Amino acid sequence: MSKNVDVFMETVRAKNPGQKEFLQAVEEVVESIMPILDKNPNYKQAKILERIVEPERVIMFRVPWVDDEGEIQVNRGFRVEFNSAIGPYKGGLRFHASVNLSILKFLGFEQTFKNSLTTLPMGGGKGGADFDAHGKSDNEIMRFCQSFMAELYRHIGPNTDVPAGDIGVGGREIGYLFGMYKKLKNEFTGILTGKGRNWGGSLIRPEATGFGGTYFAQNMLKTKNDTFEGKIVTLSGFGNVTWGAALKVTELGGKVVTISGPDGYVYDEDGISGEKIDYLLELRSSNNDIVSPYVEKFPNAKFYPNKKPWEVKCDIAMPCAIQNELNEDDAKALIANGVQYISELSNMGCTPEAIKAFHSAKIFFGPGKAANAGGVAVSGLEMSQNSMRFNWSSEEVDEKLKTIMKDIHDQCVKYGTEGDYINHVNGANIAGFIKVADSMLDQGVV
Ligand code: 2IT
Repeated sequence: MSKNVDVFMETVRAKNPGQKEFLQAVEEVVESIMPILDKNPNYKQAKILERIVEPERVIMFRVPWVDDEGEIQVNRGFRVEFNSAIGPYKGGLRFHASVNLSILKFLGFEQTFKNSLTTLPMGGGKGGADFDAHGKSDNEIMRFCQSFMAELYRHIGPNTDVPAGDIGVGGREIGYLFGMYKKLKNEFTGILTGKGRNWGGSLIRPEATGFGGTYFAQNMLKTKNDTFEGKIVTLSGFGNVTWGAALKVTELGGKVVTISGPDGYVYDEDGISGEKIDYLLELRSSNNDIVSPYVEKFPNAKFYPNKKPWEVKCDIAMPCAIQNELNEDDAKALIANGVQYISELSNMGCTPEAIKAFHSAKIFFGPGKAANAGGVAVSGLEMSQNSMRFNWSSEEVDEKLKTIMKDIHDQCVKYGTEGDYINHVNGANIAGFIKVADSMLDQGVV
């Protein structure tokens, strides 16, 4: 690590003690952009780096609600409004037991650069709550969402901050949140994305993260004159992102052989396609957060309890679950088994040591802020459609998504080419940073 990175990180560590996920995300970006800063005195003089690691605003609030037994429950809600240099704050809401300020700050920070890469005018934000939907009834989820929005509504708006879904927040939760916002404000506006089709949602939004991450991988393959045809692909997770990726990989001729949950992973040698992909939606809506029922339904598949899918031989690995789900040992196992491409669909799904291992082995690694940007990109397109009071067809949205993912890949190539290798991490960080930094320069010290 360069001395400048070290010195800067010391100050960030001192200001954000114990926020390990946030510090991890910052360090990765700072390592990539330090050479750009060293060459650009304007950035240094304007203290762009010092300002860009500080969220513009953090809102933390109480979320009280009454469960089905009449017991009062209290959760903690957050919205981190990280950076609005290039557009209204934009980013998802995560409802998961693990949610804390460090995780939401890392996600908001990542989102700032990701949204910049999409080419659309969106700033960075993230929010959520330490709410565990495990075993909750539909009514409990509704009451929780209503209480969450009863505070959040005063901080957001179609030109201020536009949340969406993330882990634990899908179409159902967005519906309850939207309903409460509309009741409180007496306004029908595009305040959230990932809405239902009948009330302002965009076609392809549910599929967008998975489709986009597959298009990103397709662009990486293309640089080596290769395609998905006949490739063995391992996915983790079984939620919305995994579902969209499985659909697109299969359509492009690849064979998806794994999915996973907190309980272990499923290996299906026959390929996870057709009705098996549809079944993922059923698994998710059960609220049980386990993947093992898959092998009861499709007995040819095998379930490996408490293990990760990265031990399975594959050509392309696509982590789709949660931060730091793929570590150095997993990376080494993948490399030993001949993996050629990684498309990171989860946010910060790979540890820094895992990424280092991929880079050393000259394996193409598409980082989350580039590879998973398709989700928020179609959210941006949903905002456009809402502003126009108009709906594009599936084909129109999908075409725009393809163009955006190619554009993101081109930016990675432009800023990340190192001899005959492309360091997509440096490329994404540098390209994402420059647009935000230049906008901050234009707007003065605010
Ligand atoms: O991590 C992400 O980019 C998302 N959860 C989607 C955010 C959005 O605003 O669609």
